Amino acid sequence: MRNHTFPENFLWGGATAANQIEGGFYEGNKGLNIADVLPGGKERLSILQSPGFNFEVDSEKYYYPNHEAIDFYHRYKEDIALFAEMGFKVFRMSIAWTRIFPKGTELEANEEGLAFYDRVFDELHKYAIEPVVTISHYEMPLNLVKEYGGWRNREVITFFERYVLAIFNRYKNKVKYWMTFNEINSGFIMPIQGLGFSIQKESDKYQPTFQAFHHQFVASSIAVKACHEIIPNAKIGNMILYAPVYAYDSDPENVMYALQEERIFNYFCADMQVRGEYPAYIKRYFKEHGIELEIEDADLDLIKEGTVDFIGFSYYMSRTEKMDKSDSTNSEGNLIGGVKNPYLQASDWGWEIDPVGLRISLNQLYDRYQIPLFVVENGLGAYDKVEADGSINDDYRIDFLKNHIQAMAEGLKDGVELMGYTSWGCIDLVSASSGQFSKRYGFIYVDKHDDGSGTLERKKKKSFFWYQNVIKSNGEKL
Ligand code: BGP
Repeated sequence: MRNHTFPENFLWGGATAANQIEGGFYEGNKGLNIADVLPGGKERLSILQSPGFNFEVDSEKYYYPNHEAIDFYHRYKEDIALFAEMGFKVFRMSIAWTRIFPKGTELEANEEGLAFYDRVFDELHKYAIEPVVTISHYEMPLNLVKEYGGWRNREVITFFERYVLAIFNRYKNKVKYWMTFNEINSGFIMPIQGLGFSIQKESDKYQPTFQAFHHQFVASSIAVKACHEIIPNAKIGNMILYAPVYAYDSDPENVMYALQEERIFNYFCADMQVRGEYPAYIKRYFKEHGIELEIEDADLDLIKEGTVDFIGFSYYMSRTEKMDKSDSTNSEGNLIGGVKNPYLQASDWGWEIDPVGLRISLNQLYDRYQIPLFVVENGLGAYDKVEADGSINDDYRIDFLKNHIQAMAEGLKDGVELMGYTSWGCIDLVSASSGQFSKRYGFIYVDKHDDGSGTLERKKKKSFFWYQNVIKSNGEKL
C-alpha cells in the first residue's frame, strides 16, 4: 500500500547561503561583508561567541574561506544542473546584500549584482526549480558594521528597506518564497554574524542585543509588508534556529529553567515575528536585566501589521538544560550549549543527534503558532572520504537524513502543516561556525580543503542518488 504522507506539492530541495558558496568576494562591484573578514579554522567559533572582535581584514594572518568558497559565482550552472538531476523542487539561497548595495548606504542598487541573481533565478527556472530566498544570511555590509555599529543603530533599518525594495521590485516575477533574517535568534549566541556587532564584555550584552533585535523586528515587518504589496502572490517567512529544550530531569526547578531558556531562545523572536507583540515573559526579563528599549511610536503597530506567512526554521539538535550545571558534563560542542544528554550520540563536531527532537519541534511550533512550517535547514556535518575509485560512501549522512525525514512524516501525521524541506548544504560549502571545508554536509562533494587547496571539482556522493529517490518517491522511499 502506498503511504501518501507527504503532500503532492511538498517542496523538496536543498539550502545554502551566498557567503558560504559564492566566492567572487570582490567581483561584480561587491562590497565586503561580515563573512568576508571572518577567518577560517577552529578559532572562528570562539571569535563568534566571545566579546571583542574588531572586524579588521588582516590577510597576512588568516585564510578567509569565504573569499573563494566553492566558486558558485562562476559555477552556478553546473551546480543547478546537479540539483535538477536530484529532482529539487526548490533551492534555498541568499542574496548577498553587498552585491546589491556594496557599502549598504548607496542610493542606487548595483546593476552587476542584480544581474547576477537574475541569471541564477533564470537558470533555476529552466529546470522548474523555485528559489527560496533568504534576504539576510550573516552577510551584513562591513561598512554598516564599522561605521554604524550594526543593527544597534536605527539608521540601518532605512538602508535595509532600500535593499529589500530593490530586490522585491527587481525579482517580483522570479521569486515567490522569501525569508527575512537567517536564524534571527542566533544573535543571542553569535551577535557578530546575526546582529553585526561584537560586544566588548559579556555583562554588556543585554541592552544592545535587544535593541538590535528590536530594529530587526521593525525591519522584518517593513520587509513583510513591502513583499505583500509588491509581490501579492509571494509568501514571506521568518527563520529561526530551533532546538527544543529538554529539562535534564523531573526536578521542577529544572523544568522551569528549561521552559525559560526555551522561551527566550526559541520563541522570543518568533513570538515577535508571528504574533507581532512583545510577550509578557520578556517584559519581566527586561526588568530583571535592566533593559530599556528605545521604541518609536509607530514601531509596535508596524510589528503587529508585518507578521510573517510561514515559519522557516533550522533543526540540527536539541538541548538539555538544568539550573546547576556544576555536577554535569557539558554537551561539548553542542552549538547552543546545555548539558550532555545521556540518550543521544553526537556528530564529529559534538552536535547531538536527535531525530525525535524534530517531531517535537514541529509539534511545538505548530501548536503555538498554527501557521505553515518549513524546515529550511537540517543536515549532518561530517568528514567524508573519497575512495580510490572516486566514490564517497556517506551512509552516516543517509542515516541521519532518513531518520529526520521519518520524523517529519510523523509530524505530518500528527497534523502539522509543513511546506517543505531543504536539507542544509546540499553541496559542500564553507561551514558558518568553523569556517572549514572539512565539515561537509553535501550530496555533492566539492574538492576544496581547509587550507584552500583543491580543484573545485564536483562529485556525486552516495547520498546524491539516495536523495534523488526520496524526492522521486515523494518521501516514500527512504
Ligand atoms: C546554521 C546556519 C548556516 C549553516 C548551518 C550549519 O546555523 O544558518 O549558515 O552553516 O547552521 O552550521 P555549520 O556550518 O557551523 O556547521
